[in-house]
Amino acid sequence: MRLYGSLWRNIHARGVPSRYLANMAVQRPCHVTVLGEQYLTDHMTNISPTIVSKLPLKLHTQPSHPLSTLRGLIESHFPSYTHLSSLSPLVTPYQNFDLLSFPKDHPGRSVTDSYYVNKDLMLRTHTSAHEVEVFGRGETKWLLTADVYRRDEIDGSHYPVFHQTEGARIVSANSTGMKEIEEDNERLAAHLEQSSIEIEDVPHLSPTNPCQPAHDPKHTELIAKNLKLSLNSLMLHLFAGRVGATAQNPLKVRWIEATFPWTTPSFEVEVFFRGKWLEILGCGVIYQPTLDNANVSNKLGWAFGLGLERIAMVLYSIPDIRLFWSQDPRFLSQFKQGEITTFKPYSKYPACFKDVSFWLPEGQMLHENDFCDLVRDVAGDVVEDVKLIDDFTHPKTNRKSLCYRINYRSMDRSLSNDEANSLNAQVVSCLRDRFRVEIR
Ligand code: FA5
Ligand code: MG
Repeated sequence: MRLYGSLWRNIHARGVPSRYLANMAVQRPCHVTVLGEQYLTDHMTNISPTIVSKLPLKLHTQPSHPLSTLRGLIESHFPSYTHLSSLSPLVTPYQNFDLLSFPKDHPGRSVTDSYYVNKDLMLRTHTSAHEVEVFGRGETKWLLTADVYRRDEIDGSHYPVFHQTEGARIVSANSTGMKEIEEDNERLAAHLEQSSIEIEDVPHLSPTNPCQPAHDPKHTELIAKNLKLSLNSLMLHLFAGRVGATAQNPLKVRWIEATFPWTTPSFEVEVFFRGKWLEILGCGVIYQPTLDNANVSNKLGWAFGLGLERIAMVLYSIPDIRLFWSQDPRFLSQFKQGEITTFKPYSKYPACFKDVSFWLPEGQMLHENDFCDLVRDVAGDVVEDVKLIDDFTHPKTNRKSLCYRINYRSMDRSLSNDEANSLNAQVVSCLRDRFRVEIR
């Protein structure tokens, strides 16, 4: 990781909006190497060494890994679908956003939220980035599992890489297609009627979750119903045996209206598990221009995108999202392909809190994701969480001061105070170099 230090320092944060602090380093390397290929850098380049090191790992394909077992479990529920899991994480912003009708000013496009190799190439932020491509290949029923990348805060449930499974089904927009959906709806409804599942639903269509102009509302109702039945049945498959759902204590699933640029109506699904509502997925009836982009204008259908870590954390009782990346045999040896077992924590090592307090140059802000990426580059998975504990503007000078509290705690061993001090000193020095802040 250190090998990339100077490279990182030079390329980072070039494309941040002017109100955010930009990297002050003068020289930028011309190239960055990603998955063995060299790419030209530019003002958008912000991919970090930590992220580059994660790209080849593909946890969802590693035998016995909890994410791989979960993928298998989902795939086994959709046996007649094509199963994909090896598409490159490098996509164009056009694939990730434009083909899905994201507005030009959508915040997800910004360098503070997404990782860019350069202005023309980025890491997918969701598996939906492949929808048009896969429909364009002629696939009509498919699942795609992949690693996705988002710049984010640091805590036990956020990591800049996570995994999603995209699922989609399209049928001909005519009576034959609708008959196929109707028959499937009858079959699924009969299956769900016999099971212990309690569903809190919302209408398939509503003024705030409308039918698309290009669609017949009756067709949309059938498609939305098929989407909901298919996913309720998947929830049952994933959770029911494990929460001991019975007539007295059924599995609870809640549907909520949502908004995505490439679906309408749109929904999110939450599952009640061990006393909490857990957001599992987003989904909806595919926006017709998306299907037009894939040259399948004569079809209509649904798509969903489901987060694997969130589900795996509850199914396996894995308390910290960093553990999925652990190479420690005490973690990896606990799992067998195809089996969901409760994770037995090995001893929790002591936390070591260090505060980093600094003045920003006048009129400037530092984006929290920039701070967190810097901390990850220095300390890797030894950092458990980062919290902003003070944000102060001097009443006379108008200068802003921030204080972050970093919790250093290894998952695998006890960290000495000297090691934590040394890591923190590197964070401080890096912060000064990159952003020209004044340490307090
Ligand atoms: C999406 O990513 C959409 N692509 C989903 C979709 C697909 C909608 C197809 C419509 C049609 P969202 O950002 O809500 O939506 O993420 C989907 C799921 O990924 C979430 O429900 C959650 O389970 C998981 N997820 C999102 N962010 C994170 C994160 N930072 N860490 C772990 N899991 C996450
Ligand atoms: Mg969501």
